[in-house]
Amino acid sequence: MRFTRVLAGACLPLAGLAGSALAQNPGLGRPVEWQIGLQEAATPVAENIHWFHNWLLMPIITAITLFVLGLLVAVMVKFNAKANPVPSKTTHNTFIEIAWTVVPILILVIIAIPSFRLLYFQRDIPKADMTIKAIGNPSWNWTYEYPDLGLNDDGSAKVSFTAYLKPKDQLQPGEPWLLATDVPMVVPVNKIVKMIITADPEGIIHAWTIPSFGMKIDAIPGRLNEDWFQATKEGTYYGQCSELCGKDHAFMPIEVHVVSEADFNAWAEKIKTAGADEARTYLFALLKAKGQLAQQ
Ligand SMILES: [Cu+2]
Repeated sequence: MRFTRVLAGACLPLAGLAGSALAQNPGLGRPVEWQIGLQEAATPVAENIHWFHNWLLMPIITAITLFVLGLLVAVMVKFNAKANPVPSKTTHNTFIEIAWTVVPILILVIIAIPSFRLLYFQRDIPKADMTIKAIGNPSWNWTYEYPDLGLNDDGSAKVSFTAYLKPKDQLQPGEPWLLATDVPMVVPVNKIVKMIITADPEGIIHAWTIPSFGMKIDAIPGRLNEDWFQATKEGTYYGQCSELCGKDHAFMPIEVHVVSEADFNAWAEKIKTAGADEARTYLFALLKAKGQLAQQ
């Protein structure tokens, strides 16, 4: 099962090169069974996080663990009561004490430099192509506002909709339960999207998360948090509220569709006139016609 999935994952890009329109790589935007690594990166921030985890932290952790294991084995073999009946009375060794203080400091400095670089990359929000506001509601769902698509006289966004968990009996083939929503957030590919994240002032703290985007940020009542992403691969991306918020914490998923600019504009025109449900149906029909929809 796992092998076929790996094989499918390996073959999909090749098939894409051959020009056939296929659904996205199964590991992109959603978890897969028996997964042990991170979800495939779809933004520059996520790619940097993966590099930091896979090629810096993991080798260092592995080396330290093997070193400590080697020391423990050496102690057990060389210094047990049989092998070493008369133990040394040594209590201090200046060289070793300096070494075990300085070496961990150096390791932390080696980790800190790229870590801070990555933090600044995440936190310095580049000039955004569009802004979306996500509001975590106390009734366990997310409201999305698109201020760039027009404002009402009172300053509120004309395009504003609330995404609810899609009930199990309404799921289409390929749609994951507890991750799919009735209406998705939609963004254009390769555009820098600034997210303003907050929670209902009467409500509780939630967190807006898409693992493939490398994004996880708290939604706090009465406070605006901001973050950004630049999704470089078209597809469907799922996330969940990641702050333990109450009884329906597990039932307020996040679904984002990254589509071509033309498809986004078509969706935006539709949602302005016909509402979120109609716009979703319209967009999914567009994507399905091109073979770009993993579900339905
Ligand atoms: Cu929540």
